[in-house]
Amino acid sequence: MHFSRTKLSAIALLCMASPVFAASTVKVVEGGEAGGSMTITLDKSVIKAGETVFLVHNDAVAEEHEMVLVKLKSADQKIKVIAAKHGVDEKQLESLGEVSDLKPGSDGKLKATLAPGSYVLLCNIKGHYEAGMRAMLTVTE
Ligand SMILES: [Cu+2]
Repeated sequence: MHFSRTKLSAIALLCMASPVFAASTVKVVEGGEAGGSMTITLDKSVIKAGETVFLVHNDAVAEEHEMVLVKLKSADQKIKVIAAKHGVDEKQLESLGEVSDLKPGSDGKLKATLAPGSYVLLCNIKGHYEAGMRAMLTVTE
């Protein structure tokens, strides 16, 4: 194919407008009320490494939630629950940030640059992790 000079510069402009390494977006929905089972679901469980935006929605009617992004040492790393606290020990975990105090019906956002590996998204409000608020995310090269 043969391009005129004008067409070539138009193509160059298009390339600059759409970066090669576009950020991944992961939509996270949290739900569940006190005393019942609770959920944290992702619209995708495998993404490419790089800049990532987590759009978090708390779908609960009356319960506050949060989302903590944790990088695991390996896919099978066990996360210890402190029985007395009904939560995980965040000091033992590598956190890459969080969306905290997410009111029922509200939205939050977290940006992070992710290296390849295994991650878990969890809510560490008392009892919520045990009620089911954890989801795995795999990041590939
Ligand atoms: Cu929660």
